[in-house]
Amino acid sequence: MLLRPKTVSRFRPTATPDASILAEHRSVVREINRRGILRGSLTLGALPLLTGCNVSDRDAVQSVLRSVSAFNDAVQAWLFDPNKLARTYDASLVVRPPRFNAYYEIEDVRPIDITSWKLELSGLIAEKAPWTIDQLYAFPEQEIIIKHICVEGWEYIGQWSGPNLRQFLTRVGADMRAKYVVFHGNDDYMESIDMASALHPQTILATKYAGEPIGDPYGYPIRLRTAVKLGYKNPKWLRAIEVTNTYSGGFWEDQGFNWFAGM
Ligand SMILES: Nc1nc2c(c(=O)[nH]1)N[C@H]1C(S)=C(S)[C@@H](COP(=O)(O)O)O[C@H]1N2
Ligand SMILES: [Mo]
Repeated sequence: MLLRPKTVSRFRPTATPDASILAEHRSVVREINRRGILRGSLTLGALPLLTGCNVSDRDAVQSVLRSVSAFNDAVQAWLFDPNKLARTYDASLVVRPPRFNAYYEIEDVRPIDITSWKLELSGLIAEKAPWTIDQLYAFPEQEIIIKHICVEGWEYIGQWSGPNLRQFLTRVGADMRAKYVVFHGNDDYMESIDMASALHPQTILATKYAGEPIGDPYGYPIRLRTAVKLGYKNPKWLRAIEVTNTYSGGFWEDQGFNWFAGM
């Protein structure tokens, strides 16, 4: 989707609203509604009130929806409490195996060749030497039993363990004042999170699920697992981590989803 900022005249006669405008921006609309930013839900009738603009103008509607979503990011970042712990669960509730999701089907998962695999580090990190899986397994492990929530409308409780991300970033000399941590998956999935969430005590680089190495579909050999973000902000099959001040969005944000996606 292309974002073209455009000035809109308020004095044009309002054309008949076209329902396909909202349908085209389904994911952003869903996110705005889910977050409860508006009282009630975002409907075609509410759009002119919200925007003061001609709802038949597709570009205008799109830029307004985007700015509501961006505003949402700023408010969420401001409301986010880096010390507040998310709810954890009893081990008896852990679902085995986890529930699979990716932007493609489980049959299309391409297993990683662990003999050549390394975790690359780049950006504002002092020690950029890549890490092997054995080095990562030797790192102190933290376990979290947390709920995974996917915006597609399902959730499950999972038991994840691996290096705490704050401890890992400290070990490699990452600049903790940087704004973003970016994760690249072996499947070309990319997601970035804010530094405060990266440093949250319940954010880990998970190598294990329910005490066993994570299975191929769920992100072997290592993935991000954080209690403070929605499912899509938990990239799997990591191949690289980057610390940066440059905003780089992510796979689902490019489809219109909210970037902060925190809880
Ligand atoms: N590399 C990669 N990571 C990804 C995805 C993906 O397609 N590729 N999908 C995301 C989405 S939308 C969800 S809900 C979770 C699903 O993780 P699970 O299969 O372990 O439940 O992974 C996230 N991380
Ligand atoms: Mo998801």
